[in-house]
Amino acid sequence: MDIKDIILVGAPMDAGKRSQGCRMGPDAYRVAGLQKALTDLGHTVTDAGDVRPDDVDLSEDPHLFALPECVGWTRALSEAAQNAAKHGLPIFMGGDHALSMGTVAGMTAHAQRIERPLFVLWLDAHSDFHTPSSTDSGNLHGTPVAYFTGQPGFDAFPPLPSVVPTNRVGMIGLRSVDPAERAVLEQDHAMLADMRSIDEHGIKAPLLAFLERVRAENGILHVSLDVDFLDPAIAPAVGTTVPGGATEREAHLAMELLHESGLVCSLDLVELNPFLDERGRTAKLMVDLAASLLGRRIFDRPTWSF
Ligand code: 4U7
Ligand code: MN
Ligand code: MN
Ligand code: MN
Repeated sequence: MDIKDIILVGAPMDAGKRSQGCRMGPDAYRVAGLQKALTDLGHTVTDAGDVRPDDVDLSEDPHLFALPECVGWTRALSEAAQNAAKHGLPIFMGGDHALSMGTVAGMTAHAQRIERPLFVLWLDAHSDFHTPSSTDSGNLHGTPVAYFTGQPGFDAFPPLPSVVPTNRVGMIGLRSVDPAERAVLEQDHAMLADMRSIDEHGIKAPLLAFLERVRAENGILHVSLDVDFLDPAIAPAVGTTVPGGATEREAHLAMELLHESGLVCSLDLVELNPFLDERGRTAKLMVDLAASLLGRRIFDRPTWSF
C-alpha cells in the first residue's frame, strides 16, 4: 500500500450555523481514535492541534449568522491548509461545513503550486451552493461551494488563490437542494448524483465516472465528507438530518474506490455534532470511513474468483 504522511488539523468551527456543538468535533475524532486507526495502516500521522480563527475587523451582517467569525476562520484555515499540504495529506477535523471555504481555498493554492487542477468531491445531503444573498437561513455552512466556485456576493471573504470551476465539482448523496441552488449547478455542469441515481445505479458508477474525469485532466481531488451524507439512522450526530441517506456499505465502498484511485490530496470531516451523538457511534463511523479512504480493507483481493 501507498504509505502517506497524514496531518490531522483540528477545525473546531461552530460559526457556520446557529445550532451549536460542532466545536467538539475535533476532540471527538481524537477520542474515537482517528490517529491510531491511520497509524495502524502504516501511515505516519501527526496531530497538528487546533486552528484558531484570525481576528478580523468587520461588522456583523444582519442577514448572516456570525459573518466576521466565518471570515476569520476562512483566512486561518486557508493558511493552515496550504502549509499542511506541503508536508502530506491533511485531514481537517471539523467543525461545521463553513470550514470548507478555508480548506478548499488553501488547497487551490496548493494545486496551483504543483500545477495540477483541483477537483472537489462533495459527499452531502445538501449542495451548499447558496450565496450570502440567496440563503434564507443566513447560515454560512450552506454556502461553501458557491464561494470556492466563484459565485458573486462573497466580498467580505478573502479572494480565492484560484477558483474551482463548477464543472470540476462532483456531488454525491444529494436529497435537499433549494431552488436557488439548483439552477446554477445544473447550468454550470457540476456532476450531480442524487440519492435517486444511487438507488438506481449504485454509488460506484457515478463515483468512477467522476474519478475518470479527474484522472483524464491530471487533477488532484479534495474530498469533503458531511456527516449528513450518511443516513441519520446510522449517523445521528448531525444538526441537519435528512432521511434516506447513504448506507454504511455505500459509504465504505465510496471510500475504498477513492483510495484505489490514488487521486485524493485532502479530506474534510465535517458537521459532526458530538452533543447529538449516541455513545460516540457517529464519530466512530466517521473514523472507520477515513480508515477505508486511507486503505483499510480485510482482503486485498477475493480468495476465490467470481
Ligand atoms: B450543510 C439549507 F435551507 N440549504 O441553506 C440552508 F436546507 O453543511 C441547509 O450541508 C444547509 O449541513 C445545510 O440553511 C448545510 C436549508
Ligand atoms: Mn454540508
Ligand atoms: Mn449537509
Ligand atoms: Mn449539516
